[in-house]
Amino acid sequence: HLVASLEVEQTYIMVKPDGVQRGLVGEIISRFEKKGFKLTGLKLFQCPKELAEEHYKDLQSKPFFPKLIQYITSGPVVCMAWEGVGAVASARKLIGATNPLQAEPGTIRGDLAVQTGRNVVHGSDSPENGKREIGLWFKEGEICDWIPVQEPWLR
Ligand code: 3AN
Repeated sequence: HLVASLEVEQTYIMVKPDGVQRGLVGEIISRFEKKGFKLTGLKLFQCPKELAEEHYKDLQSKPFFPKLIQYITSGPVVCMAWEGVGAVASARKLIGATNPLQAEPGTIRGDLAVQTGRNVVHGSDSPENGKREIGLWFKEGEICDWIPVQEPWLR
């Protein structure tokens, strides 16, 4: 059992094509906002095959790889970079287990999905992969490292 990280981390979160098609983009973004992470990158994007293959290169030998690439490139995705203390592992908890039928209620997949091959959202599995994936999906200049203002907005 891993001790929760106290490091500020970057994680790559992506709403997959089924999440976009089903109108779940706002709901999914909302969960990370409410948790308290900071959004540093956001775009709607049609993923080319080569990028999908690079992103999932560790799964190249899996029997479901061709279907996975077909799924991820089947329509636009929403690419996000989120930053926060322990953000990588925490985001994976918010997302829930890979198989949505085994994901706990209260998690994104537990609440919103049923199929492993259509599990609505991706989250990086390590801080190293968080950096790698943000570098893969975003160009320089698309990431904003902003500092929250201290002043109250509503008075
Ligand atoms: P996670 O997305 O929870 O990190 P990984 O990294 O094991 O899970 O798998 C990456 C993606 O590959 C999953 N999100 C899912 O879309 C797909 N996938 C994983 N296992 C299977 C499987 N047995 N059948 C079909 N697709 C799968």
